[in-house]
Amino acid sequence: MTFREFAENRIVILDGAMGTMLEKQGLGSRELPERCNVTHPEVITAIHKAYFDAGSNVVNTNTFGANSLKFDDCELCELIAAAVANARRAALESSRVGAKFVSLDIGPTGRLLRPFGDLDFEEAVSVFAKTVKIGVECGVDLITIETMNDISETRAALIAAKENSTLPIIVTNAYGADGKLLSGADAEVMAATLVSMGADYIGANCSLGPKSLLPIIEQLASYSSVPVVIKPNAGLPKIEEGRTVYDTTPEQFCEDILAAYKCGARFFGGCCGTTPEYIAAVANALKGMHPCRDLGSSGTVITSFCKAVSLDDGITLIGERINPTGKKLLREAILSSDIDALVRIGIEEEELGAHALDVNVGVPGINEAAMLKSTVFALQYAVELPLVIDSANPSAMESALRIYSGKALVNSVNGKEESMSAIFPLVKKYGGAVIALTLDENGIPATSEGRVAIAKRILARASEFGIDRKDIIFDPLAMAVSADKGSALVTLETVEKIKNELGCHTSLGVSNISFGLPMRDGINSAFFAMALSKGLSAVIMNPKSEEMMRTYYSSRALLGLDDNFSDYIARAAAEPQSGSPSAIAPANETLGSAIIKGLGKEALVHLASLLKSRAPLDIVNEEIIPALNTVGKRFEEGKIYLPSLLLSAETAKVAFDALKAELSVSTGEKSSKGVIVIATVKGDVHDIGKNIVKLLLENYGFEVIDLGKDVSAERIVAVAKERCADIVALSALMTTTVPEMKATIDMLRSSGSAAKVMVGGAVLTNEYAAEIGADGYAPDAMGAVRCAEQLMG
Ligand code: THG
Repeated sequence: MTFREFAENRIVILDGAMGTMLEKQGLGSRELPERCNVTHPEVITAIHKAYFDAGSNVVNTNTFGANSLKFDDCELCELIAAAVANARRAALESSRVGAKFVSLDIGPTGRLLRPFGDLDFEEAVSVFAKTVKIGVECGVDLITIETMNDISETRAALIAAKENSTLPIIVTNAYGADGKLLSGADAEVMAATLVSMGADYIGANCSLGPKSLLPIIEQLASYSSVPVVIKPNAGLPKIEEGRTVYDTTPEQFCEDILAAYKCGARFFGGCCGTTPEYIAAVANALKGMHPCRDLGSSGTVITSFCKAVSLDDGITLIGERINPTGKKLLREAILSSDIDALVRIGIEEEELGAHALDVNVGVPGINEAAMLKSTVFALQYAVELPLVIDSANPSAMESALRIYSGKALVNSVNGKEESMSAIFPLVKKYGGAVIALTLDENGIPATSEGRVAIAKRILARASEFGIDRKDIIFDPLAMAVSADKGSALVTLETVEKIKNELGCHTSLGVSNISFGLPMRDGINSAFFAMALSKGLSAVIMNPKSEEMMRTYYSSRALLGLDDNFSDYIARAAAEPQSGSPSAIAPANETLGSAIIKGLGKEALVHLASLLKSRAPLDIVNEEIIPALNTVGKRFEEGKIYLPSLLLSAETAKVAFDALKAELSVSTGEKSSKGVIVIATVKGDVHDIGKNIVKLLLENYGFEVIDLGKDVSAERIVAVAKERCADIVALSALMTTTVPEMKATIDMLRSSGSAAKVMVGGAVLTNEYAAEIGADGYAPDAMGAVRCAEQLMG
């Protein structure tokens, strides 16, 4: 029986922690756990067997960090082959009757992807591809991608898995206490993105204890049309007598798992701190049970890296302005690859109230694939809105979709076979919803019946590619009414028929309707309102047009979509008094606002003009630092996510670096806020968190000496003394290495160093930090900056 057949409509028991079990055997903290597959195969086999005996239907190979960034090709093959063999042997040795499957376990690379780190997306795909190929060759039954806390890295792994195998794939992410991944995606975003890309099972692992994961499971189960997986930690870690223990007992764990079952989860296992005892309790409690809830659906949803936008409720405004049509300056910006200019337009559209952004960089003579990819790459973290990728060139479309961090809206496909056979496979592979134009080889039908007939053919063809009809949004084509006085009516009629006869969503590029006429806003707005009355779902429009925005707010109120008219009234309050400058247009740009928006080039322009009249130190204190404080505060309030914080911090650094020379001339001293020695402690090879903290500390003006990962206490103490560090910052991501953190602090203190110590890492808490003698605890990157500032007095 294949795993897919086994898992169909069934409760599946996964395994528990590997690291915790290795630690119990005294292995894993001095030696890379993956090497134990070769050095201690009998230990690894016994752990897998204990899980199979406890009732696991699936065990994960001991390959969490088995990738080509950590091992050379030869050793990688050897370790993965040994890992699969160990799991297979355990399945044979376990006498428990029942299905036993072996899954290739894939964890994060341990490095940050661009733009936050230096790992290129394609490099990440190749790293994962190597592991997948070896695992598939060794005969695993399925693949598990787990513990990823970045949507982009998750996508890279999923693409690699799909490009190199046809095996079923489980994808589980590590969510934080705020219900989000480190880079900002919530469960709704992940469900829409992963299901659309073809993950077979999705869920949450690691993160928190089972109880804290319940709200995430609840969301996943309601948005996901594939089975949901929960693999939590055994609660939160704490130190008892120098050892890491977790606060949830097997009985409590099991009780919470049953609650997750009632929320709709179908696959159950454990992560850090769980043992065969936990899995046995879960397997017993769920024996003979069937899934208690139908699969969910995300509806018609598109997402950015952090935000889901549903077309099922309300009217979706798609900003049209990133489009060179009729804009000479924009065409020139595209020809000179001035991506900042395009990003700036997107930010402005977001501020003006767009819900998604159309991105069109089609200028004759450019390399559209390269340009569209770079634009989407830069734009996707500069705004929080989902992108609508607008190109007639399938290879440009693919280059952008591949790196897009979310579920995009593909603009567009049409009824020509050539278009459908080029675009539908891309939508299927990379995920996405797609705008389908109702035209075909014979052009645009003159009647609504003709356009609806094309729409039906498009739906049928899409379903042959495995694309759900909810993900197709029809565009019944608005054309210049000045050229044909009946054309607007035909388009409106088509909107109505597609909604009523096919039950599908529709979208229109309304600005087309007024080409060739004066007072275009008037025509566009009237047409928009008429189309809304026929049931239009989305509109590609100019958010800078006050008339269009008014029509939007008025129509929502009239269509009963605005409870108590609250949005309409809020808009009215924000409208400019006649004669006064527009209050809706974005405020004048400053160095501070450029930093807040993350626009490097613009920051330098403002900086140059500020330098004519102000002292460098004043610019730092009155512009750069307040801007950083603003973004820092927004981050802490949960209003923006890590990618935006890092973008702003990078921009501040660009300005700061440009000022540095001037500063040392004018103040005669170095401008650093303090010297920080940072390291991940001995035995811990994870440095993502540390790298983010380092980046942010530097950008906030500290001098940071980064000793890397797996650094001995001796080395940390030596460098701290040699460089007269003000602060030593220590990171530990694994529970097994927290004792090493304490040892490092003890050694630093007895060395007579006056450096303050701050600590951070996934498994640490404030209490924990105090217990091991740290002076400060950093819950996240911004917290590290705050903590360092506080320690410096
Ligand atoms: N359907 C779908 N996609 C589309 C269209 C559509 N993408 C492109 C286009 N049509 C929608 N976008 C625009 C963008 C700009 C204009 C019209 C449609 C436009 N620009 C002004 C001009 O050309 O004069 C310039 C306005 C300005 O300065 O902002 O009119 O129909 N699926």
